[in-house]
Amino acid sequence: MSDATVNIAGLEQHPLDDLLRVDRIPHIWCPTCGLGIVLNSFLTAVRESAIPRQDLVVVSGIGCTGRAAGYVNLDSFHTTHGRAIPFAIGLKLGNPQLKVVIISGDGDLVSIGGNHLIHAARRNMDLTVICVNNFNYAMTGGQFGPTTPQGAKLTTAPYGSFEHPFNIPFLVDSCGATYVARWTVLHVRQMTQAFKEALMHSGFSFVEVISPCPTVYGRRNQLGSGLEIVKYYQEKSVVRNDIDTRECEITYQGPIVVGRFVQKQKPTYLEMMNQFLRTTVGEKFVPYQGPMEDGD
Ligand SMILES: Cc1ncc(C[n+]2csc(CCOP(=O)(O)OP(=O)(O)O)c2C)c(N)n1
Ligand code: SF4
Repeated sequence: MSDATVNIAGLEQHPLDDLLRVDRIPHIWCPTCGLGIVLNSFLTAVRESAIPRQDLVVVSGIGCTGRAAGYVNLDSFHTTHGRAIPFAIGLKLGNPQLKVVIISGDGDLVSIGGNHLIHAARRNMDLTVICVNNFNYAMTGGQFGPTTPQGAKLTTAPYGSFEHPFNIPFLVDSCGATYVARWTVLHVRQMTQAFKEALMHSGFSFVEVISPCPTVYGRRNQLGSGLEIVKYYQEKSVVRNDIDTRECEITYQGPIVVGRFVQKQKPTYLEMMNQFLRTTVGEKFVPYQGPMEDGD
């Protein structure tokens, strides 16, 4: 047992310790927040996937979800607010052999980072995006944002939000994403499976996870503890695989449609680029394979 290993309730080690930066624990997430479940599922998917650890990189933006990058024992980057996707694209173009995963919040990815999100989906960039949607900007005290359902109360919407929120699966699907799924933190097995499928997918894969934020969103709306919010997921989730993504809008405390909505193949950005340059430049074109090793 390393000095940094945490001893909780008699457990000397967590089964995922080798994939966690245990020296960073205790983490900052609140009790009964859903983020720990998401991280657990993601690391389980990593462990069960065939991707070599040295080829896997995690990138986050800013926010409670953005802290995920700091807790994984993988190459990881905590970038600026809204810029996780362009940062990840830079990594992928710099070394096309990498599997680059973005784990960030709905505010980070869909609000300030929204423009990057839609263009990465349009280009079918070979990236995996895990978007944890807790319907608010949690880290900064609970402002409403582009995913807040109409009627939900937050610090900047004390009488309830009256805006039309994004249906994120429809947004990324309509832009060109080739793998799109949504699960809640209650659906641990399906979420882990979706992460595995997304990791193995060639192209822009996107998994939205609906997650409780009892401290801010839950408290403002008097929804109870994380456990009570998860009970609501149990009562209100409807699995509908392959559904038209226009039909999976989320309303305040209404049903939550979950499932794998899109899974298809289409040339990725790099495949298109290489194909195009091979045709136009001809034999002189040498596709970039990644950084050279000594002796190359
Ligand atoms: C350029 C910039 N603007 C604003 C902020 C303040 N800020 C920090 S986190 C955050 C919101 C994060 O929301 P979300 O991505 O939904 O993550 P959550 O905390 O809910 O997981 C904001 C606005 C910032 N750090 N940088
Ligand atoms: S503020 Fe909300 S999202 Fe952030 S750690 Fe606490 S419960 Fe989780």
